[in-house]
Amino acid sequence: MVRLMINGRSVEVPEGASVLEAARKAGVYVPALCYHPNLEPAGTCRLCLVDILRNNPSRGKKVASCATPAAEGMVVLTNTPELKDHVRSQIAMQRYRHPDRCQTCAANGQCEFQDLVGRYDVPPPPFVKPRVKPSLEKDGRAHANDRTSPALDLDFEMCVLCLRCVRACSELQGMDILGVVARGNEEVVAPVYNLDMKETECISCGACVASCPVAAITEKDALQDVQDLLENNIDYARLEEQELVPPQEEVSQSTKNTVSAGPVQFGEDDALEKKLNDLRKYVSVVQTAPAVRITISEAFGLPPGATTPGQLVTVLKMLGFDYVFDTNFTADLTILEEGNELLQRIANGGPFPMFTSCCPGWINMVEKVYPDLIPHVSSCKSPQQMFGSIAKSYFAQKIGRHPSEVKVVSIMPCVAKKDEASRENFRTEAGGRDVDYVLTTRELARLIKMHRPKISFQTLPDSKYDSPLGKSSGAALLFGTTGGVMEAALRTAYAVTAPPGGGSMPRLNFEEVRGLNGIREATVDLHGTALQVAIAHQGSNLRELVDKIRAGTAPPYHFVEMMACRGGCIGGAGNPKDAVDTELLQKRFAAVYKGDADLPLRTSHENSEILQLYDDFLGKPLGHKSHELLHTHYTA
Ligand code: HC1
Ligand code: SF4
Repeated sequence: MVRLMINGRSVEVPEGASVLEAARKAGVYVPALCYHPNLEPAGTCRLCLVDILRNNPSRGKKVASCATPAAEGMVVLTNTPELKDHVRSQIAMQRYRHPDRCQTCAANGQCEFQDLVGRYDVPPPPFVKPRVKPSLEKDGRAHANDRTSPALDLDFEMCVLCLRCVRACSELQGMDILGVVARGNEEVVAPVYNLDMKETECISCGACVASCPVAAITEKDALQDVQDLLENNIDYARLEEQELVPPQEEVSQSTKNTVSAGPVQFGEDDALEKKLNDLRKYVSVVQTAPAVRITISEAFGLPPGATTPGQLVTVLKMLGFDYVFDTNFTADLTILEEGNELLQRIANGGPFPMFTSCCPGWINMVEKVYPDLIPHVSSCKSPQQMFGSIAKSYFAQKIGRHPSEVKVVSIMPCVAKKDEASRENFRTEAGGRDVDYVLTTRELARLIKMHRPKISFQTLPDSKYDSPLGKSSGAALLFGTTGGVMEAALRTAYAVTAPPGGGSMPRLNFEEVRGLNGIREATVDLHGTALQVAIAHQGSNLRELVDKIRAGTAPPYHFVEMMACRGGCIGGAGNPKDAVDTELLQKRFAAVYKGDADLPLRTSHENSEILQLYDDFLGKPLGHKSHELLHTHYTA
C-alpha cells in the first residue's frame, strides 16, 4: 500500500493504483473523459491534470492523474484556479464540436460530457461545428452517422474523442474494428479503412457502446417501435366497419355538446370493450432475460438484485404488455435440447469440443473470424430466439391468434441480441421475425422513466410471470453469468447420467466452473464419465482459447461455454453502464447465485411447464418439431 495526500486528505491505495484512482477513493472529484476502470489509461483527454507538490515524477510539470501511479508521500492538488481554467477551456473546445441536441439524445441525463458542461458551467459557443466522417470516395459526401450495423449506430457528431470505444474494441474484445479516421479538425472515430460498420468484422458485442461516455455509439433504438406497439395498437381502419365511428356530422355535434353525447359511451355498452379489444392488431408479449432482473435496479439508483423479478413483471404490466413471460423458461428448454445434443455427440464421437450457441457476439465471431469452427457450435437457437419461435407457434395456437398477430419484445442485457433477432433465418413467412423488437435493459429503464417518471420501483408489489412460458429454474437464472450455462447443463447431465435405481446424491453446485477468471477449465465426474469442460468470457479471452484449440494445444474439451462480454450477460453491454468495474460485477455475480439458491426449483429438467411443452407440442428433445423450431444453422 502507498499513502499520499490529495487536497489535504490522506488516502491509502494499493501499489500500482493511479493518482486518479487514489483521488476517487479519497472522495476527491477529478474530471476525466478518457478514463474507464476496465481500460488501460490513455491520458489523452487532459482533463485529469493535477499538480504534484512533493514526489512529482515529472519534476514540477502538471501530470495526467489517470496515467500517473500513486507514490508514497505524494502531495497532490487537483482543483487549483489554474487547473479549473484549464478544464473549462478543454470542455469549451469540445463543446464547440458537440451538437446541442441534449433533450432528444439517448444519453440525456446519463451523459458524462453533459455532466462536465454543467459542473464547470461552460456556456454555449457562438456556433457549433460538429464532427462528421470526412468525405468518402464511395459517394463523395461527409457523413454524420453510420447506421449500417444491425445492432448499433454511430453518430460522429457526438464524438468527444476520448477513444474509449477504440480501446474497448481492441483491449477487451481483441477486434480492432474502430480507429481514428483523419487528423486535426477532421479527426473522428469510425470503422477503420473508411468502411461502413456492416462491411467490418464487428461482432455487435457493444463493448464500444458500453464504454462511450456520450451517445456517439449507441444501441440501435427500438423504443419508438415498442411505444408504438403498446400505445397505437388499434386497427383504426376497421373502426367504421365495427360501427364504432359516428358519421362526421355527429362527431362535430357531439363535441359541440358534451363528451357523453357521442353514439357510443364507455361503460354503458358491455359489447364495446370486446369490440375494441377485437380491433387491437396485436397481442404484445414480452420476455425478460436472466440478467435483466439483476441489473435493472441499478438504473434506479439501487444495488444489483435490489428489486425482485415480481416487481419487474409489475412494471412491464404497467407499461401495457399483455403477457409477461420469461427467457429463463427457454433457458431451461435450451438445457434439454443442448444437453441431448451433447449426449448425442458423445455417442457419435464428436465433433468436439461442442461450443455453446446462446451468445450472439460469439456466434458472430465464429461466422466472421473462425468459420472452420461452425460444425463445433451447438445447433440450438439461443433462449431468446427459442422463446420467439415458441411464442409464435405454441402460444399463438393456445390463445387462438395467428402468429403474425403476436408481437414479441425482448428485454436483454445485450446489444448483440438486436443483431441476432434480425437474422434472416430467425423469421417465418407466417409470423415475420420470431422476435420483433429487442430493448436493452437501459432502454427499458428509459421507457419506464418516460412513462412513470416518479416511479418507486422498489416499493411496487410483486406480480407473477404469466403461464405457460413463465416458469423457470435456478439453473436458468445462472445463464446470466459466466459459467452459468455450463453449470445448468452439468446439473441436468449429472441427474440424467445417475445409475438407475438412484443411490447417488443429486448434485447442484459445481464450484469448479464458477468465477471471474477469463478462461477456466475443469474435469467433472458424471458417474464414471469424465467430462472435460472450459469456459471463457470477454472477446479477447474467447480468441485466446480458440487459438489454443485450433493450434491443438488445449486439452480435449467436450463442452465449452463462450460469452463475449466480461462476466457473461451480467456484464453485457446493454446493462446500466455507470462504473461497471470489477466490484460491481462481483455484486451482480453474487446476486445471481443468491437468486438461484433461493429458488425452490433448481434444475431445468424438473421444470413442469417445460415437460408440459414437450407433452403437448414438441414431442421430445431433438425431435422433428424441435429441429424445426428450436435449432438453426450458421453461415460463413
Ligand atoms: Fe443472456 Fe441468454 S443468458 S444470452 O447471457 O442464453 O442477453 O441475461 O437472455 O438468449 O436465457 C443475454 C442474459 C439471455 C439468451 C438466456
Ligand atoms: Fe468492436 Fe464490439 Fe463495438 Fe463491434 S460492437 S466495434 S466488435 S466493440
